[in-house]
Amino acid sequence: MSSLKTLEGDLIARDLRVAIVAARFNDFVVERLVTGAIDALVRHGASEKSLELVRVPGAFDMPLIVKRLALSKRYDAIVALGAVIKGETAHFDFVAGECAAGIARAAQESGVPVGFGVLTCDTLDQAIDRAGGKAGNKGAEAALAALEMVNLLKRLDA
Ligand code: INI
Repeated sequence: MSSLKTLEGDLIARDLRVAIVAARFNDFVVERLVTGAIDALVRHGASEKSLELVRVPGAFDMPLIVKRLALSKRYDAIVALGAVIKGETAHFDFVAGECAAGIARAAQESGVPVGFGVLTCDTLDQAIDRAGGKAGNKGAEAALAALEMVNLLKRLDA
């Protein structure tokens, strides 16, 4: 273990206001991500009253809404949840690419952490594995990453 002074965010969600933005596309998978994210936040001290769920049509549509929410000053963090599953066309690359880049921009430009829980998978089976199956729940992981980032930013500002 290094003895360097280390700054990191803890995983305490008490009193934090969090918006969860969830895509309706592939809702069978996305609902599992939503459940995982809520469960993770509540188990780390969030009150369900301080969580809000915002539905959008699909992953491509997320960045605009994430940015609007981030700039509203009503949330400490946002968790973006969706599932882009590769089909036979190049649509996948555009949807997944724009979603990821737009969400990253929204976080960087607003200063509000956004946990990125948008799956990009080759198959539905892979998506199910990552939405509470054998590869964990990426919705829960995104929620905890957002939480850690909020607390890290607070620590850097203190
Ligand atoms: N949206 C998704 O969230 N996942 C997908 O896999 C997907 N595919 O494959 O097309 C998808 N498309 C819809 C897109 O996100 C927008 O809702 C649509 O283009 C309207 O803006």
